Amino acid sequence: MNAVLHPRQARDTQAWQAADAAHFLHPFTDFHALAKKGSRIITQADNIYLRDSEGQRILDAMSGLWCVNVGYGRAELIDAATAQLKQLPFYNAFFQTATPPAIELAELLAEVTPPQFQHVFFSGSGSEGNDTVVRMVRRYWDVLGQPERKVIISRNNAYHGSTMAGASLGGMSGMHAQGGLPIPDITHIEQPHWYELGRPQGLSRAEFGRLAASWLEKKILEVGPERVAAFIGEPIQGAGGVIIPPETYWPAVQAICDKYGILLVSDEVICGFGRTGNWWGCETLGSKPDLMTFAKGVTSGYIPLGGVMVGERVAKVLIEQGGEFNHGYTYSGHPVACAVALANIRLIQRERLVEKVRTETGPYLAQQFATLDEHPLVGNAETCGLMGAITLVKEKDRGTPFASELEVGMVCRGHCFGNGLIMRAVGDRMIIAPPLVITREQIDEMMSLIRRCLDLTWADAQARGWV
Ligand code: PXG
Repeated sequence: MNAVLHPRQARDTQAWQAADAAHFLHPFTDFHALAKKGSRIITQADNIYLRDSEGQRILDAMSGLWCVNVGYGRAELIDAATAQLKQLPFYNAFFQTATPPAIELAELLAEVTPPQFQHVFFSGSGSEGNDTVVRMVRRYWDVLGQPERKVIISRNNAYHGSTMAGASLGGMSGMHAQGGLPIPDITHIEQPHWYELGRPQGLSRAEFGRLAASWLEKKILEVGPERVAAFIGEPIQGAGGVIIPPETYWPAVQAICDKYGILLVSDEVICGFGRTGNWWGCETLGSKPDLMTFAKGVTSGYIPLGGVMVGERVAKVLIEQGGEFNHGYTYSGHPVACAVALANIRLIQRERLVEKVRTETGPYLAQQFATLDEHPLVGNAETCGLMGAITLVKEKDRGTPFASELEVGMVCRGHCFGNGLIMRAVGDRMIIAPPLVITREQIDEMMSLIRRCLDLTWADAQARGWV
């Protein structure tokens, strides 16, 4: 009886792993290697803690995958989904119809985004949101009679998703190498990574920020300003390793976009909904975008939803002169997803989570991260709001990196797994983005786990003669 009602509880870890290996192709995964090793099976979660099929409790310092901002198990979101599923589980928004949750969410997003945003186009994910950006930006210039403006400039080591357009906008060489990407008329400049690119040249953060922005102007002139449609960037690169640009960077980028009249797109899929201590990363980093992509935190990951906030400069042209925009997804404005997003945003407002990150937990995390600077393995440790990165180095004083084949980041990540902490490794950069509901006490708990894992990694590095 129980097996029929709860078939998911009927298997042990090995049985789950065997079935997983037999049928499930995981994203961004070496299928063969994982099948040999076996997946870790996560079975439940509450607040900021996960539990796996072996019963181990794990502090989730990555918010699922940068998304569970309000923490796991929130009744408000669950109830909103249940009620909407009962009332109207699906209807589309294609043929001159709409559903109340989608309308209400559009209205609420206009309220919580910067004032230039009054309209939204919904998608099912961040990747689809960025596909929408490419089509919308090019359509905008077409309607204005400048169809030659097609080129979108992005950055190396950016992540904008995994669809053809998303992966093309992204600057991940490993993704471009598979499938003939990028698609035409997408080009990249170098990223504003001070620690890796500015510091070795002896540049201050401020000087390097201006230099990195000047690469945009150089690229615009190289392509020809009359051919450039838009520039896209994450306020802080997330998947690329929490690359926090110098304060001078985004204002200078904004000035360059203004000078040439090109559209500025802020990919807020990770930085949006409070992650940096403001509702939007562009508010923290200082730009005024024409378009903003969002996903993840809009529903705290409880259900898939994404979209593009469309600034009035673009919206006005598309609405007044554009005619039919031949683009959309079955799940654009999915009522259940929108109902969950409404409950999620209201919860963020009611619990003042954005203010909490800005004034309380963000500064506290920054203070704690500063103490990591003393660790022999740490080249630098930095945060913005509730995002943080720790660069592991071989020689602390000179910032000399480890040989990449040693995979010291993976060694550290292994210790995190073993000690009940989820912290990601991007090369030798260890990164965190915990749920916005994390308390000071929980930050202390996370920091002591991080220190323990750094110590264990240091001991390994010494034992293996790496340092
Ligand atoms: N833009 C940004 C900035 C993202 O971080 C996407 C777009 C695509 O969103 P979807 O919903 O289509 O996945 C993302 C997604 C990682 C990692 O390794 C990051 C993401 C996805 C998967 C892995 O940090 N971000």
